[in-house]
Amino acid sequence: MQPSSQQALVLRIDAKVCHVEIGGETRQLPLAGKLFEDRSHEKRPLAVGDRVLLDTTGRAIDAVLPRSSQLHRRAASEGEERAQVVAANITHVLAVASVASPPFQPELVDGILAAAARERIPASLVLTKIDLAPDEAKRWSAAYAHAGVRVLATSTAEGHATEDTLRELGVLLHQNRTVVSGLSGAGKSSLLNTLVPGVKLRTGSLNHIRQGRHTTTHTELLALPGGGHVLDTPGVRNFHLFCTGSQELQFLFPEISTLLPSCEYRSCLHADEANCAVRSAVERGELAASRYRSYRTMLRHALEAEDPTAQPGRDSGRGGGRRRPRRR
Ligand SMILES: Nc1nc2c(ncn2[C@@H]2O[C@H](COP(=O)(O)OP(=O)(O)OP(=O)(O)O)[C@@H](O)[C@H]2O)c(=O)[nH]1
Ligand SMILES: [Mg+2]
Ligand SMILES: [Zn+2]
Repeated sequence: MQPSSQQALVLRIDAKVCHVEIGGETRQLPLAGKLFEDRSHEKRPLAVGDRVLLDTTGRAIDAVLPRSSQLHRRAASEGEERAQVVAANITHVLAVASVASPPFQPELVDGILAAAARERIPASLVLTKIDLAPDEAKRWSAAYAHAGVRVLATSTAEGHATEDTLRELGVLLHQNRTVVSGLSGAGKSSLLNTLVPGVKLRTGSLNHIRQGRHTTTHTELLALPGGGHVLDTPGVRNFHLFCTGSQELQFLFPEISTLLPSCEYRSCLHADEANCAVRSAVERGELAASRYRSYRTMLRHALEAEDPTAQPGRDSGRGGGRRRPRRR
């Protein structure tokens, strides 16, 4: 007889089956209806990286165990907001972005970094394809280092491989369960092919990318021979935060939150308030304009979600009563 409540690790989820690892073996299990009864705010009932309990037959998933962490984003769905859990039980997030081909997209990177910060998961930025645009790489490295983000500038192109940063990244991967996320064509799978011995993930051609097609179509959890796990994911076009309040946002941008005590208003949202230290820092070039733009876009979405009747274009929906100047 099968022992009850065997534990398994979710490696990959297809439309109807889920690939799990159990006692060193991989098994494919059906995605049973019972799983869909709970977690109603989530688009799917389980995510790659989840630990699950199997039923007594060992042929179906009975329950999902509580997660130690999750990286999630707002699912592109109609009506009520839903969360798409990109990865579960992870200890590190890598926002992967190419400096050219496709061009660097700050809002996407900032969305991933903010989502990780919200869950208190350490995150780093990996710049890829620096062989194609070294100056862009320097510019973005400086902007993010200034924002307190660990940046690894890499190239995996033949003859241009950045040995030192690739080695540094390899060490990080061995120490963690890492999820890589970024735009399609950024070079996520190429990076893992270089870093993980024996792995041969499919990588895309530039034509493929220009047509807006993804090469990686499923999230997949890979065990690294020297320890650690990494999750390769399909490319994303955007990374909108799920249910994040307007007051919470500034704390997801460390370089913004440190300036808050210098703003005149305690409840300053750093939009159009008078004597805002954040806006002044942007004007003086001390805070990256692109980071501030990302913050403002997220703030607009958050305020719209909090007050759907607010007029479009009105950036800040703060109540007048909450605007209390500090005592100086
Ligand atoms: N020049 C250059 N090209 C690179 C580098 N890294 C990746 N590429 C190319 O970029 C293209 C896309 O790489 P992929 O690894 O498939 O990108 P991906 O992020 O996994 O894409 P999706 O799976 O669609 O999300 C491929 O043609 C790679 O050869 C690099 O460092 N330099
Ligand atoms: Mg890929
Ligand atoms: Zn302010």
